[in-house]
Amino acid sequence: MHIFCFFEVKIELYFFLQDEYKANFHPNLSVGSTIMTVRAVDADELHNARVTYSIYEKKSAGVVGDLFEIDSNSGAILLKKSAAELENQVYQFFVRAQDGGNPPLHSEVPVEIYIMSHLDRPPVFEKRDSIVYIAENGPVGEVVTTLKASLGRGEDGEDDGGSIRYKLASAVYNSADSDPIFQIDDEGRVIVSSRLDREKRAVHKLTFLAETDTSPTLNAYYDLTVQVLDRNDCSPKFTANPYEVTVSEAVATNTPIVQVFAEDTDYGNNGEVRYSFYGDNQSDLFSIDPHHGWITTQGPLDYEKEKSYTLQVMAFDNGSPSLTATTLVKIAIIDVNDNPHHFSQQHYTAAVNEGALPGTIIFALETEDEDVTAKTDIEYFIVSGNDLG
Ligand SMILES: [Ca+2]
Ligand SMILES: [Ca+2]
Ligand SMILES: [Ca+2]
Ligand SMILES: [Ca+2]
Repeated sequence: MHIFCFFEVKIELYFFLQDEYKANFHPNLSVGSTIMTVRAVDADELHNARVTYSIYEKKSAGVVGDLFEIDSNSGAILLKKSAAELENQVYQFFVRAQDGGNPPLHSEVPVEIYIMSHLDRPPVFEKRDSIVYIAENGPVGEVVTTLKASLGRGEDGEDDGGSIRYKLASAVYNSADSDPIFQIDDEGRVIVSSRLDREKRAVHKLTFLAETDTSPTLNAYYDLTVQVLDRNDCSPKFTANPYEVTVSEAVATNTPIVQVFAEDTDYGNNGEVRYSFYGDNQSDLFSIDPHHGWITTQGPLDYEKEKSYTLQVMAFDNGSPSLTATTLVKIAIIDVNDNPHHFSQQHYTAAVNEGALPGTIIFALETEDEDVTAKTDIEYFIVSGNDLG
C-alpha cells in the first residue's frame, strides 16, 4: 500500500487569536484588575517575535483611554480607575498589535467591554479537561468533548433564565478560506467537521465563547486543546528513484557506496523506517544496513564479469500494519586497468631474408587485454636478442 503525505507550507500572517474580544465585569471591580487579555501571534517568530499592544481609538478619543489601559507586552487590559458609576456602559474600541519588523506590521481587533449591572450574572463554564485526545482520520461528526456553560444564579438563588449560545472564537478556525475543522453545536458539543490530519497539525488550540442572547451580551470563554493522535497513514517516501551510482571495480570489500533514505512523517513507530533488498535479482556482492540505508560491497567487483547491477530496495515503517515503498539502485561499475597484457601467441617465428634492408617489417606484434575501456597506450620493447635485432 502506498500513501503519500503532502505538506503545504503555510505562510500565516500576523494575527489576533480571535476576530473579536468581549468582556464584562461588575462595577465594583478593583482598580488595577485585569479585565481580559488579547493576544496576537506572529508566525514569523524568529524575526519579529516582539509584539506590542496599544489601545487604538478612532472616535471619542480619551474616554476609553481614561478608563482602561493595556499592558503593551502582555496584551492584558486593566481597569485604570473606578467603574462604580459606570453601570450598564458599553465600550467598544480597537486594540492594535505591532511587530518589531522593519517596517513594522500591525493589525487591529475590535474589543467590547460591558460594565454589568449588579444584577447581571454572566455565563460560567463548567470545569472540563482542558486537553482532549483524538485520533486522526476519525469520522466527521465525532464528538471531541461537550462543554457546558450556565447562567449564574441571582441573589435570590433563581436561575437568571435566558439562553446561551456557543461559538468557536478562534480566528484561524473561523477563516472563510478553509473548511471548518471544528464546530460547536447548541448543546455545547465540540464536533470534528473535517478530517483531522496529524501531519498537517498535531495540536489545535481552540477558544470557545458562550454568550447570552441579550444586548449587550454577557459572555465567558473556554480554552480547549485538542491533541491529535497519530495513525500510520503515511508511507515511507524515498528521496530518489532510481538512485544511480558509479563505483570503481577496484573498491575494497566493505566499502559503503551509496545511502538510500526514505522519509516517513508519521510519529514514533509509525514513522520509523527500515531498509532491505527484495525481489530475486539480488547479488551477494552488496548488503544494505537496515537502519541507515547504506549499501556496502561484500566482495570484489569485476567489471569484466558484470558491468552494472540493479538492486531493488524496500523501505518499510514500523507501524501495524506496516506501509512500504520501493526504489531501484543502479550501480555502474567503472573499469580499471587490472588485467595484465599478454601476447596473442606464446612464440613468434618469422623468416627474414638475409639481405633484408633495415626497416623491413618483420611481423606485427598483437596483444590482447581484457580491460575493455581502460586500455593504455602500449609500448613494445625488445628485451633480448642478438646484435642485429
Ligand atoms: Ca495523516
Ligand atoms: Ca508511516
Ligand atoms: Ca499519521
Ligand atoms: Ca578491468
